[in-house]
Amino acid sequence: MPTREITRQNILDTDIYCLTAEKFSLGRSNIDIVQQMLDNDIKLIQYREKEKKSGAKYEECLEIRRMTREARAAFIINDDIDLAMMVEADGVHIGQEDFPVEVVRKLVGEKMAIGLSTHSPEEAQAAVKSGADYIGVGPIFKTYTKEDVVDPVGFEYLEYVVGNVDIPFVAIGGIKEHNIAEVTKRGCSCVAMVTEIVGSEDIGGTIQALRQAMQK
Ligand code: 3NM
Repeated sequence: MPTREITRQNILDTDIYCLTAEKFSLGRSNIDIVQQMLDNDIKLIQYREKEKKSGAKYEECLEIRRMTREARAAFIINDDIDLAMMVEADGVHIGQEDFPVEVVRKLVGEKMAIGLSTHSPEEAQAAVKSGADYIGVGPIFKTYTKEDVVDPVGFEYLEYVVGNVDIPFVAIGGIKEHNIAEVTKRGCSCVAMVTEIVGSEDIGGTIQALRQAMQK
């Protein structure tokens, strides 16, 4: 199988961007869930875990780093810049209320990708100026997964990004098998999901169904 080197530029060159959340994983561990994702050819994993202490997160991320390396999948860590550096993640994902991208860049160096959540055209333009490698675009639909999330931005903002933003982007928020085609047919090729995948009894079957729906 041909493999690619994961870089800041190509980190979003894949179809499904999976995020962890043990709270929604039906009693299964993050490690178990990530293994199932990788077994189903997922090439991009974000570790997002709001409920654990740093030491436990470090141990999990070390293991996920080993697993993603073996599977040649990219590994991004949400929020924790120090943790991303400690386990040599491929990227770190931050929000509008976190440290400025320019400052994070000084810490993480030139190799690590920086992703930034955005919710409006103004935030997208600012993200590009700041040197972010990619942006999250969302929430597209109503989501109960993220606390303090803004109201859904709908398709208008997604269409703005498709037409006007030159850096890679990923749609997120409330995306499910029944609505994913609405996202991909608007020109968004990389789609991020939490509960649709980690909350599935049959992760492989769900990923397969999502991939089929994305082709519609
Ligand atoms: N970020 P689900 S929405 C982590 O809009 C996250 O920036 C969002 O979870 C944003 O796929 C979100 O379960 C949660 O709806 C997405």
